[in-house]
Amino acid sequence: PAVPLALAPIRSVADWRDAILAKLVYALGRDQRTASDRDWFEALALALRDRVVAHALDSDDLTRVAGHKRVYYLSLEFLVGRLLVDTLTNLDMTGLTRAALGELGADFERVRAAEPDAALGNGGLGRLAACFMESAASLAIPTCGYGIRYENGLFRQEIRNGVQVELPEDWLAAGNPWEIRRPERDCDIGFGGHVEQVGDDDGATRCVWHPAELVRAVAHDTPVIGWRARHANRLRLWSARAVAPLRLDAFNAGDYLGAVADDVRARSVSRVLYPSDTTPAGQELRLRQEYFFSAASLHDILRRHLAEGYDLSRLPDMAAIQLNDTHPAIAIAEMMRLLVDRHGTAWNEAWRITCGCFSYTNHTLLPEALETWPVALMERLLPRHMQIIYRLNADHLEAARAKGAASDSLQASLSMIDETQGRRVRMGTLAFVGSHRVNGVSALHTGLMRETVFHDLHVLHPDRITNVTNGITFRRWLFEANPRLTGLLVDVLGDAVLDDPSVLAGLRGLAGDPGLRARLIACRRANKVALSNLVGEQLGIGLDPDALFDVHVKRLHEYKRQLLNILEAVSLWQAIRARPAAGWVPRVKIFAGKAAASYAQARLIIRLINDVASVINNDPVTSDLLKVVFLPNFNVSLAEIIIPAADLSEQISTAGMEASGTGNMKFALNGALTIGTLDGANIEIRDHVGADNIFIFGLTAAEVAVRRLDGWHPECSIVASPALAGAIEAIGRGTFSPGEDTRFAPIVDELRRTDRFLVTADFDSYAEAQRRVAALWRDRDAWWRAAVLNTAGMGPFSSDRAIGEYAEKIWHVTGLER
Ligand code: DL6
Repeated sequence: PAVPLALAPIRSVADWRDAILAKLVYALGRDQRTASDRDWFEALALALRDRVVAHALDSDDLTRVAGHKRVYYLSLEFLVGRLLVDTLTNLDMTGLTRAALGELGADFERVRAAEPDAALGNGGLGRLAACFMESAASLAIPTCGYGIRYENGLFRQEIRNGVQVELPEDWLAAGNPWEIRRPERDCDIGFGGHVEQVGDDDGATRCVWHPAELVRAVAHDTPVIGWRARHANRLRLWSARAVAPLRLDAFNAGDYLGAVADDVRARSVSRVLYPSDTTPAGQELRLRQEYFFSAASLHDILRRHLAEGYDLSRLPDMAAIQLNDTHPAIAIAEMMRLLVDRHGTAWNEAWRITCGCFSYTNHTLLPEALETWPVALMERLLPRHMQIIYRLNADHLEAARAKGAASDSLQASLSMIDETQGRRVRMGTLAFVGSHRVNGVSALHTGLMRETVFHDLHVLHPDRITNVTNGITFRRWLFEANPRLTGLLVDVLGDAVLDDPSVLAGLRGLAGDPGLRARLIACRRANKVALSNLVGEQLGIGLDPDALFDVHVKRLHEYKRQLLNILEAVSLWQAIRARPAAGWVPRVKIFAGKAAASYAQARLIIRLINDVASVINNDPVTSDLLKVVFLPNFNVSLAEIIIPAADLSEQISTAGMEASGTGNMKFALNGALTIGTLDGANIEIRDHVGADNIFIFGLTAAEVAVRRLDGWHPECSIVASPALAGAIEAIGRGTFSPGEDTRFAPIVDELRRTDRFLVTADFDSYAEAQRRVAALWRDRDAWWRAAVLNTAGMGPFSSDRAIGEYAEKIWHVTGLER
């Protein structure tokens, strides 16, 4: 058996209470009478971890014995948030734990809040990785996630005088009870140095790389338990340190800083998530991070494969390696290096194995987010990999020529080396060429991949691109975030809804049921009261829970168009002031989101929202009808409170720019109605919830493309729209920045001159959609019918469905049978 010393079964609250208490006393050395919430959290997490580890060992054992294929999910980001309630939910131990903590004199809600968020990601991409880890465990697909154990995750955001201030976030300060150190899995990763040629094999030169520097990759495992504890997987995160952390000679000579300099340099690799890449040093650090975790993960994958007694030729049968965006794309060159240089595999066979294992998910078509690395930097940091990329590129271009793609322009567009702005390696091309499948994350996005950025590669490999629309785990985004709604759904649809998201469709027949509606309203109201209380505590702003809660929470980016929303808020405010008695629907506009520290325009939009909020919230004429709130430090835990309290979900990106979105799914699942463009997964959401139950507005992706081609003049839209002109005018003349009229000049100028994100083009259509929202809100029956139909239609957006599609179409793996 994998777990020879079976854990004592938990048969009663008393058993569980004693298990938690034993951790508090014997693992943490704390006294029950003085234990803090954090102490109780840690004791509880340790007691739970025992249970999860037992499952993980067992799942590992079964996988090995069955000779079952494994999935490896390589991601530079895992935006996990808190794990406590996730673990309790999937082990079905929440009620027991509430009672046990109660007997110990601890409060479950406070203990739950004592866990810091693991914010090892920026936004959608990282949160998707976390949802996928949970779903893979729930579907019993043997999966190991690989990433970096950043000491400081995404920064903590404070708003001071309306301005975003970034502070280091310190989630590991008090330790991390979930993780287990795995020293036997540590390995050393090289950088720099030179390459020695040692022989020739199959036309490709075999080499030995002599790195100038080694950094130790230190393994930490977090077990991930699936729904109903069916299976458990691991998330293996690497931290970096020097191979020799202390130079004792230097220390003894009194050079204390010099003695640890190597270690400080090595540790910088896993120090922060997304180091600012505005400097060459920042860019190099980012590339180091990417290679560091990719190489450590591949080392681990090959080690496991060989240790289990398989030949390397069988790797594609045993290992599916998913690249979450291009960040780990260097793994393709590393795999070739390991196979050819270290294991003596012939070049063509190595390439067969590599392409058979890898697949790549693209998450954005934004040119600035498509990674390229200067050739000179690659040559210095990863000299052998650069040679391998040249060779792969030569093979790839030769194959293209053979298929007729021989013109200079086609060869230049297909090349892994971009020669247009200095010489740079196109990581997207490397990932595409080295993968047997490449997927987009919504139907629209996948179509645009084929038509635009990957067009020429697609023509060459027409079967390679496929679509897997994103999904979200219902365990976290419904069961845990919204226990009131979950309870109601179980009452109405039965327990089956907890296991099978398609059961939600059964709500359709009840959309007009007054009893259901009354219960839904009560449930939403309670969630809105909870959010209002939080807003009151944090910002001192009183909200009316009966107002329409209109919510826009996500990363701050111009293409996500928080600016469109705040402009409309300004224009609404002006309209209410002009006619205060016109029967307005009371509305609360709620924003939250972080801007990248170096993204000046996004930071300025945060300031505008906050400055608009201070003026509007203090206007006695409008204060009962309109409030604007910016909640600082948006993270997973805050999202879990905000989303179930939303009436309206803002998904208003410029069409063609949001690859999928996943926030859109979380809101609609919880019964919020969407106001959105025909972008990303909004289109599929519309198809599933019904076009009458979503507020679509604005230009389509095709229309956006035409506007851009034809040349776009925002002045025309502004002149044609008095409401828009009035809002821009108010911002430009300093209404929200008294004494400093030029504060928002960069925003006003952008809107008037270039308007790259077509805010002015979509303004009137958006404002009109907002009036439709208000009209439907007044018709309570119609609104709640639409809300029910939203929840009813969201079954297909479960990440279980998404992972099922990856497993079938891309990884060729099934769930493990017990
Ligand atoms: O696929 C997950 C998520 C999508 O839902 C978002 O639409 C998309 O913007 C995001 N992409 C990224 C990649 N980097 N950038 N920019 O975060 O992926």
